[in-house]
Amino acid sequence: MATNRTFTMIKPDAVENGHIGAILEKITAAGFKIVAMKYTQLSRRDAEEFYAIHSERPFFGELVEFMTRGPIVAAILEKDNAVEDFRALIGATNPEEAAEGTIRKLFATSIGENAVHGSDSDENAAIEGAFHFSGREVF
Ligand code: FUP
Repeated sequence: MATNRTFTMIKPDAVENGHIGAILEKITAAGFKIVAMKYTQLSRRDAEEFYAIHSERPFFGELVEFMTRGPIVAAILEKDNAVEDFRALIGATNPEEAAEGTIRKLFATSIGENAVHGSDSDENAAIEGAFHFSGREVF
């Protein structure tokens, strides 16, 4: 995957609260092109693998429960400087610390249920995108 791509999920809390449309609008208005997208639900195994880096953290069990409790929107996004610019658009992990106007400030409820995921590096963007999409699903 090229380095001008990032991977995102609209998480179960934001889906439950009816924010899919508003979040996609923020993403496209910020200049990101959607090159892959699906509405899906993570299995326990998917969530444990996706968040394996956090497996020793105290919040891991809750994180897996949360991420599997309902559907998500997964997408690959393209833009110059995609990873960094998308992290800026979503804001800090904890919505209380997120800047005004960011997606997490607007739509997240807590540090655990924070509305969206954004890859933290080009390498992880490629790994996470490939986790969710085959080559035929990326345009
Ligand atoms: P981020 O890169 O901003 O998504 O944040 P992290 O990779 O550090 O964390 C991934 C997810 O773990 C967060 F989205 C929510 C969960 N988490 C907690 O529930 N509590 C914490 O203290 C940190 C992260």
